[in-house]
Amino acid sequence: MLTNDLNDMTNRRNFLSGAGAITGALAAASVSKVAMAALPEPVLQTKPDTMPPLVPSGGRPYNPVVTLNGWTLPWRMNNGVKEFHLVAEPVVREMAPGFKANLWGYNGQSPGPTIEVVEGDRVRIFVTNKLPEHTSVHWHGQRLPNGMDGVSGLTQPPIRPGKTFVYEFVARRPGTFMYHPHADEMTQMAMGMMGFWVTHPKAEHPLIEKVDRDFVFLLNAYDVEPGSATPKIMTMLDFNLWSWNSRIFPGIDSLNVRLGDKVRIRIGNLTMTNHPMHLHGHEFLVTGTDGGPTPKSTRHYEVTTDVAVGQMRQIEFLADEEGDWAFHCHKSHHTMNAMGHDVPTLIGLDHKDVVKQITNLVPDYMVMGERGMADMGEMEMPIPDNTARMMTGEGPFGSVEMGGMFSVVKVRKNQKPGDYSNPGWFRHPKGTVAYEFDGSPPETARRRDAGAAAMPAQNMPAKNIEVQVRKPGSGHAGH
Ligand SMILES: [Cu+2]
Repeated sequence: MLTNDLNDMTNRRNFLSGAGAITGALAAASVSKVAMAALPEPVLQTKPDTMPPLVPSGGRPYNPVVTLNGWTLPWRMNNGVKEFHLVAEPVVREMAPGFKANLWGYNGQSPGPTIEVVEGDRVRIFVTNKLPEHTSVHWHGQRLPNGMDGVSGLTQPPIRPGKTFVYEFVARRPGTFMYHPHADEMTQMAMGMMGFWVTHPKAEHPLIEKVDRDFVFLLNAYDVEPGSATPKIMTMLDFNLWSWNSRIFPGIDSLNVRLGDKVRIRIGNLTMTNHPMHLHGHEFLVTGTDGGPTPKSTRHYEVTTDVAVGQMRQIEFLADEEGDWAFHCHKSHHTMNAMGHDVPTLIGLDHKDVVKQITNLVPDYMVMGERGMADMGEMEMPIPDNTARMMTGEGPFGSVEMGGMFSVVKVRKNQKPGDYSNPGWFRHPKGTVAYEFDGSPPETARRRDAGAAAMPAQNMPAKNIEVQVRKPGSGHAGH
């Protein structure tokens, strides 16, 4: 749910209005010990909800982004410099209702807050390390002085626990960027340390169109054993939680837009595999990457675009079809939640006899996956405390049987401009929903002039292998 959290907004306003006085006192400060002594008070966020866009109260105006299940970090102006304060720290992240994880992040959340600036802005970021080990922040994709690039050991000493470092540079090119540590990366990224960065163009840009809605999120992945709460950091491939902004469906908010809106979605991938991102009901253009806006000659319509490891993609489309449109990673295992991958395929196996024997000993025993895995979504099977269900998400027609990297783009005629709240499920006009056929199906017609008879195979195996087809529930009745 998108919440207008009054406390949160008050905090932000206090932060911003309190800034004036501090700005005056620091009029002559540059990046120095003086500036550090007057560190901007960090702003924290404890809720995992999608926060309203942070409309800029000063500086050059822009259309702010909305961070899915996240928020934008307020700043203060200090003598013409935009100052931000990031605090790297352990956090508790609700990844889905009923499932919390011990992660690391920034300012109370994983991922950290989105940083939004304007092309040409001079930016100063204070980074305080409250982690039990050293860290650094790398500003992925930015043009900046080499010593501000945040690679621990290569361009700067590590930020030790308890210390604060200052990064300062000019946001030179507009676009879609991210930030993450470049120190003990394997651990720190596996624990959720990352954030989004958007640099808006300072003037009209031939390759950057104005949009009505601009959503951002990062793809991330965790390996949290069912029943536990802390990710295993040694995992390289076999993650069991595929998330957007450290949330898994049905914990990911929907992207709510108005019919006719021009919509931009910016996605960054900080997992260790690629994610083909697929939108239903609309075609989109890839209008930018972390390398900048794409040349118009390279743009073509797609409904799926692959976001490879360490890449960012911004897609744009006209939301001109009303409805609840699925938007998800197209790798089917990435739209599921925690499970082991050592489950054998049991579809069509007849284990009635075995089950009979086992139920004599264990009365509640059931076989997983005998009829496919959909049962897992439907049945409320007992699971350890603090475990995300493998695939859940209740829709208006039943279980959506999805988890992980899945959400819904909700396109509505009556969604007000600037209103990001969830309009509920789509009410389909009468006669526009797939329905059950209630006659008797005709016998299937099959072509007889094609296949083996039309083109005899050569080099056949000496003996024909007979494949037994078994239909679930019908025992050996198949063949
Ligand atoms: Cu994926």
